[in-house]
Amino acid sequence: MKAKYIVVEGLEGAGKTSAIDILSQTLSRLGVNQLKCVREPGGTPLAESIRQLVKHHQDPTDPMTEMSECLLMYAARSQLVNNVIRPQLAEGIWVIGDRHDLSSRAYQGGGRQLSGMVDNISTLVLGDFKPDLTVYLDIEPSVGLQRAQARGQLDRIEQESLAFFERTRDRYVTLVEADPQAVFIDANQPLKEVQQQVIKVVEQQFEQWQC
Ligand code: Z5A
Repeated sequence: MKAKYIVVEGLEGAGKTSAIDILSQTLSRLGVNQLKCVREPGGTPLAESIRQLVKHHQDPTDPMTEMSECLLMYAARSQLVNNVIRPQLAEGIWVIGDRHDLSSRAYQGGGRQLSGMVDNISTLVLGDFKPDLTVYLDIEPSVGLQRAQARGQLDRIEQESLAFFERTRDRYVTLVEADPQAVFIDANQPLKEVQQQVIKVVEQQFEQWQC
């Protein structure tokens, strides 16, 4: 079987970290022993520098414009896809991504209301490159924000309004419903239930890939 690219998506606090752990364990139980996990923005030295910028840039004399934020997300993605993900897949190594293009479409497209621009940049940067499977963890924005707040200081994007995260979530849901390679999981449930669903989704998808 060719190596696959699987992405976990969702608002902050949706439980992506634990979903990725369970996903890795399930794949390894199914016999996938070459596996790499990456995160966006980030995953290469240059992309990690961009991550620092988009999460922590705070300068009232030079605030980050919405367009710059969007372009930086795609600059980081271009580094990661071309220097890490494509080469790993070509070598037969499976890749699990903590976020990918759907994040830009939801946060910058929905939250920032830049969907026309995002569509164009996405086509330019990624062409027809896309994940083999996206697992979307859906959570009430207020619950996700409470979980993020419980962890400590909020970063630049986490400080956005509830309305921003509601627009982001609405866009996520619309995009996931339209994508046959994306699966919706209700992450408002207890962690154990969410993990069981992740396992089920991966096992079913793996069976289909084997056919
Ligand atoms: N961003 C963007 O705008 N555009 C883009 O294109 C990309 C990203 C790629 C990345 O920050 C930020 O960049 C993010 C989107 C934006 N910003 N915001 N806001 P990040 O990578 O640092 O943040 P994150 O991806 O949102 O990670 P996170 O906050 O750590 O979320 P998570 O990984 O989904 O959460 P978690 O660590 O798994 O869980 C959080 C806590 O909740 C933890 O204590 C868990 O034990 C608990 N938890 C998880 N699930 C449950 C359930 N089911 N019940 C109870 N408690 C739970």
